[in-house]
Amino acid sequence: MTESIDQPAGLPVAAEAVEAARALGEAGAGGRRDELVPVIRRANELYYVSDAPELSDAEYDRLMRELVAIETAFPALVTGDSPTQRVGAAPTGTFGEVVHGRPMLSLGNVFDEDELRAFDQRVRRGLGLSAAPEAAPDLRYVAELKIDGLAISLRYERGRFVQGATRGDGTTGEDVTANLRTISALPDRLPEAVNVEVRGEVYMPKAEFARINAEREEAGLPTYANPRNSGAGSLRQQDSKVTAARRLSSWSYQLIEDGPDGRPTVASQSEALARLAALGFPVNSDRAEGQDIDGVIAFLDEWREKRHELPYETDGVVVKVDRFDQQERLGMVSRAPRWAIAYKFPPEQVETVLEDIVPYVGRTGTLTPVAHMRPAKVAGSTVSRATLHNLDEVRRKDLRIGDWVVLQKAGDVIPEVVRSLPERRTGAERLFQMPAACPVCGTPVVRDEGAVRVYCPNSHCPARLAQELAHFAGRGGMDIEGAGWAVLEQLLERGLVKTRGDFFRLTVDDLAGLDRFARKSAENLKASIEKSRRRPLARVLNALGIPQVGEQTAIDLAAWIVERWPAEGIDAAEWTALVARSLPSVTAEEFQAVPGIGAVVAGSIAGYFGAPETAAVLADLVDAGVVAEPPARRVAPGSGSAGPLAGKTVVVTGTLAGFDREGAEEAIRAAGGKTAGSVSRNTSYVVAGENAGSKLAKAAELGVPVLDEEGFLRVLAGELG
Ligand code: 3BA
Repeated sequence: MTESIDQPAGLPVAAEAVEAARALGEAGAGGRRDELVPVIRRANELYYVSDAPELSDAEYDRLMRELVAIETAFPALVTGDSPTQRVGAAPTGTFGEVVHGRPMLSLGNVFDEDELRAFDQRVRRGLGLSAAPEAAPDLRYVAELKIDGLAISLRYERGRFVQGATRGDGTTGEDVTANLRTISALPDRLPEAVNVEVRGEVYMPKAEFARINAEREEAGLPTYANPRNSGAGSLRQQDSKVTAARRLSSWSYQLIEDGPDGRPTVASQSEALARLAALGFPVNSDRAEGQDIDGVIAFLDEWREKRHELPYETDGVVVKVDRFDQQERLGMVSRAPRWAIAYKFPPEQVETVLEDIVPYVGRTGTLTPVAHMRPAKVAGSTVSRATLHNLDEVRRKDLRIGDWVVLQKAGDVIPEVVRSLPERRTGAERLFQMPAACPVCGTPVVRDEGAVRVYCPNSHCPARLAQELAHFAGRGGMDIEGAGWAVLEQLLERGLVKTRGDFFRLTVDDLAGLDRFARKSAENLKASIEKSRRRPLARVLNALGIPQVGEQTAIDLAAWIVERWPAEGIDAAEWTALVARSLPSVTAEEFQAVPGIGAVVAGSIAGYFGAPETAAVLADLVDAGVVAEPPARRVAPGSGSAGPLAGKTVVVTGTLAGFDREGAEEAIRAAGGKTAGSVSRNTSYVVAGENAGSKLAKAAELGVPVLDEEGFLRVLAGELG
């Protein structure tokens, strides 16, 4: 039992809230606490462990504040395991643990201008400064956009990245070094041989989030609620190839560095940010320095709308007292600094009319109800469509055609109907029913027993075919640049593409006949089709659109396939044909033995490859000259010769952003490759940075593949090659 408690997480507890708790009496308050604790615990768990929160930040905060009020009123009710006594949940145990040298703190939240001004007043009081508006010239704030990402900590020794960890519960995080190495925005080497710890946020760009979710939805996998969860999921992958395939990025905002004299090298947050940028860390330039609280509020107002235009999600602004000596004097409560606070933007929601609910036919035949709404402006753009996922969701949210509904954007990108507004009903609203027949081909739909899925069973349904082909050509698949919807629609209409293989049979003449297609664009598209003809096996598997198979499963499956049918000594085209011939006879039991694949997915894969249509699809691809490149075989860790560059010779030329010459060569050797100083016929790749010179011409002359930095990173991660 504790006699007096600190306010956890910097949450200001209103005196009225404490009064209200007192009014319940100790027994009543104890009862309420017993209700609150499991809800908050579950929210913590979902937030930190399974990456799928159920409560909004504001709701979580409200419950937490209520618990704090109860514990403040009745200190005897505080237990050691109360959620107020800790910052997060324990790591899940799949990664190594990293004990942070200094705990990673948490930020208190405020939700409006008044609460922010109250923070300013607390700071002034703490520093013994005047409470009058303009009378604190020595108190300056830095305002940073609050990235909705994952807090991480990076350690560099003598200028080299040695370890990276998640925040975890603030004391202990997870060792995600290998995954962090795949983030190209983070430097591997610093320009100075210094020992530093840098903290910041890893995030997933909005566009990447939308792409991954679309892919997961198509594959029948659960979608991520927002980029934060998607980023967390990506950073906590066992296989860093999956992390590499998701384009994560990062902003740095905290520097822990002592100079040779043992004292910190910087004396303020603004100096720290400048030093971070000088060391090559990604520092967000959208920030304000030297502000009083009015300046901070002007910054909030400036970004309230503009933030939607950013390629990453922000959910607020972090306000920090600039000077470190002042930060020190203010100290902290529980594990939240008294010198910093997060101002959270309210989630943007608008009301509009649900004009219709229309079933769409997806790639696997699934009928998905889609909301058609009166166009409404939300989070920076005009929205009129939103997926409703399935009939259960329509019923659960009690959505009726003609209803007024609340609309928001999940993760600032994906339009989402939150709920209906039954109080605005007129009686003219209609219930939505799933049609009995496919709206595109008229085939009676099928509803699997006990399942929410309703689907068109006709594998030749034109709607299914169009989606399949779009997925096949899309970024997660064969990645044919320039073959978007507009082009695909024309190719289908003109009957130029009927099967996947047909993409590779298109001629420049075929393409030059498309609307608004000059000869030059036809040639460009033909060139990108040629480029996509050879793709890593995992990508080809992903392109097929096997039900239940996403990026990770495709990688696992590819690794198993190359073990089962080794590719050494066989030409890749022949190997592709061999694999295509062999897969149909693999049983579900055999697929289930693949590491990472469970019974349901194994059944789905075997069902897919066993189907006669699939044999035709694979034969068509082989016939069209598609080549699946075998992945590098996985060799037991520590055996030395393994790695994505095993047996390859690489020449580095020009300046790379994330590596110096020595660092790049080291990375090549670590990946099992050899480096060379000049380009010859034996060179496997030339990695070309900025200002690459004659080696580039030599590579072109000899037909040696040239990688830019991104391509190089992908090869190192085993993604290409
Ligand atoms: N600044 C998150 N904490 C932040 C260093 C303090 C801090 C944050 C911040 C504690 C953002 C809590 C987790 C943590 C490093 C502890 C930011 C952001 N500053 N700009 C004041 O953009 N999300 N989060 N991270 N230590």
